Amino acid sequence: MDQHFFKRNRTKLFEAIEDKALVVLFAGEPPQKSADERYRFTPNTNFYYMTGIESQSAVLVMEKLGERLKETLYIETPDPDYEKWNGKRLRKDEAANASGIEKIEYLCDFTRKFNRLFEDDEFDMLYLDLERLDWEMPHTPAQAFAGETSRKYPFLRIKNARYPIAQLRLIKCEEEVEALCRAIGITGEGIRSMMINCRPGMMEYVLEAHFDFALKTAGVRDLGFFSIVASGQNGTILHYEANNCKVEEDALVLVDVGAKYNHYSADITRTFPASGRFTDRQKQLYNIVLEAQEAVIRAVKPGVPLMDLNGIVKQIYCEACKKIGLIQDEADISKYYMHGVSHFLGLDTHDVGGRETVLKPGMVLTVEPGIYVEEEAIGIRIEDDVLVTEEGCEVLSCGIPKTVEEIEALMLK
Ligand SMILES: [Mn+2]
Repeated sequence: MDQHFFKRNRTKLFEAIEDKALVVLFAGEPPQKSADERYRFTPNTNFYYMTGIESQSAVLVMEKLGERLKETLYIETPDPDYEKWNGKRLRKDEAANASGIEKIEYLCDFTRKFNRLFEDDEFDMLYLDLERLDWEMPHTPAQAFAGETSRKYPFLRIKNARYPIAQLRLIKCEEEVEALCRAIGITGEGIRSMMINCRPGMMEYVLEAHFDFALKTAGVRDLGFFSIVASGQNGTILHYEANNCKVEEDALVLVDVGAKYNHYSADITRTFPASGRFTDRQKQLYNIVLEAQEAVIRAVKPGVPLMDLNGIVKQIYCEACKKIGLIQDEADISKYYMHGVSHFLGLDTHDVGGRETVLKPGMVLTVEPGIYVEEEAIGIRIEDDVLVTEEGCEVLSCGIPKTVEEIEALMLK
């Protein structure tokens, strides 16, 4: 991604907000792990989408007065002592180059310069990314800033920047689709490597290591989310990520994984037999999930509400599962399938865009039905990433073995 992409995003946000409004976005800080150890830093995705800057603590300030857009980026102040131990901080020219923002300042001047914006009493609105996943969640820098600014400038109306930015992020441009395709391609290589190297008796985390090795070999160091490598009954636990059990001889292995490329995340699930060959029962259930998955992919097109897609899965499941005697009553299907079939994908694995969203060209979503039969230790999920086009959709992850025949052919080679 070059600066034009980020510049374009800022221009679009500028057009979407009211006059006399300010936007302040924070990159954030890496959370503390233990003692002086911190978790690896990932910038707030809305901040990254607007700036292309990956450095912690950075702040973007956008000012809208009439047709004039002013933007300032604040970065960490150079500090030779700190940098000798921890590595070089971003410099002004590098920040300007990555973001396309001309005015770069140091964070030590932030509060003084921010305060100066109110000298002429022109601004009356402040947009912040006020994400809150639950009541208990600790304050983010934006929330702390919201509290402080409303005390110091009580006339300021604070608005959530998440909605206008989400409207932009929902539609992916060419560069974003390209980044997603790279993430998906590399994820596919990792999945193939797990299929080829899987042996009964192996620990799940050893299989996971084959995935990680393929990613790093391809130049990817970040994951979109913790890898799920779940064999046998573990495959029926939707967010199993312990990955510390032995893979049994007749087990199915469910892997739900995603590499990140240029901050864009893949999200792919495949399920394969540890031995390389499906049992008849595994094949029977697998093909029901595959049938549902393919039906949803056929249904993805502009104009369809996201929430309608799950009905297709349930309808196919009810009929097929009654036929094979897994359920008697249609209502019982929720015992074996208890999640939605799709979510949007992008800078976040569960990307912006609510369930009511109506599909439009340029949106990217997952299609991931599953069946989880705990009493038989069978967990199956098949997940692809698709791009909505003018006529329907394009499966971006189509090169990764998916049918029983393709998987067995690769594993028994
Ligand atoms: Mn997913």
